[in-house]
Amino acid sequence: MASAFQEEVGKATSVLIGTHLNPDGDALGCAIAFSLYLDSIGIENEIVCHHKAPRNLEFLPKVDEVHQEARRESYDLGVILDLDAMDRLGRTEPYFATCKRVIVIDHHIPHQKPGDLRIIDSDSPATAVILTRLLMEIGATITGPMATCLLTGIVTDTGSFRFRNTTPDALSVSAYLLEQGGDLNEISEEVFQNRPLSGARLLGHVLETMKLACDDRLAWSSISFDRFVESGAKDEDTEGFVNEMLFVTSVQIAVLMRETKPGKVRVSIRSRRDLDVAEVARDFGGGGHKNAAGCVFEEMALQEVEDRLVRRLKVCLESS
Ligand SMILES: [Mn+2]
Repeated sequence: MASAFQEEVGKATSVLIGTHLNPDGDALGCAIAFSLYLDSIGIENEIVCHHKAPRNLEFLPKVDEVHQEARRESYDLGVILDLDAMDRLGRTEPYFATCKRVIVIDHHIPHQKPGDLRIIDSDSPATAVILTRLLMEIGATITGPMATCLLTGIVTDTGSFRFRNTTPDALSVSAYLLEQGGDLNEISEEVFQNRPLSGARLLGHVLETMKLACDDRLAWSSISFDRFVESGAKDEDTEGFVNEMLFVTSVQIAVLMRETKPGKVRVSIRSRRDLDVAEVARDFGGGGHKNAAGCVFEEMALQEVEDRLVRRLKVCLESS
């Protein structure tokens, strides 16, 4: 795999790097680390992403050079990181059709199988683990900034090495990245200890008004459109709220419902252990992983969404 990868990259004179919309630490960390590598060996490259970096990833090097539009008409090679289905490229998808060859590097269970060369390991906790191993195998020099980017991917996708997906290899690779100058303290501060006051106040509201059922094993809370606007918080600031609800000792399933515009409700569901909430999300047209899923309701009042979800989740808990 590594030699095929090295050969494809070595042949290219222009490379377009892409990742999924709503980019997370693994997506941007990998895209930027790979771009820095190409810079170091003198291969012209460009990063595109449907969305800009969220605030807590703005510290990454070169983040200003992640564009929403490609500047060239065509590229020799497209390299897509942390992506399981082409539509998750959003508006950058057509640019990859202009690439002569496409490589996909990912750790999700694939929905589709895009790309001419696919380097996939669905047992890996982060694409950054796969990419670091690849770079090591081809003898690339991993600089401090590259190491920080890659380590960001591993730290964010493993929840700072707390999630069950954390493998011995992820820790070995992380140790190596620290040796190369990856700055774990900077990552922790920037990614996790960086909540704006408006977001903290809104989290206070979510926890204060949280409702519970099934012996406090089910917890849910909602943010109305008006409340959200009034708070001054941004979309991305609500990211970790549902997890904060799941941190309560008794809670096994947590649900956050957010009215993103009047009548449109975005739902995030988290669960512990064997409780499969992806199945529940699918019932409502959504999806996700077993312990982290979501769905969206269009043209439905917040109260109605709440009633439906709570009824369904009670069944899920009672049958467990
Ligand atoms: Mn990932």
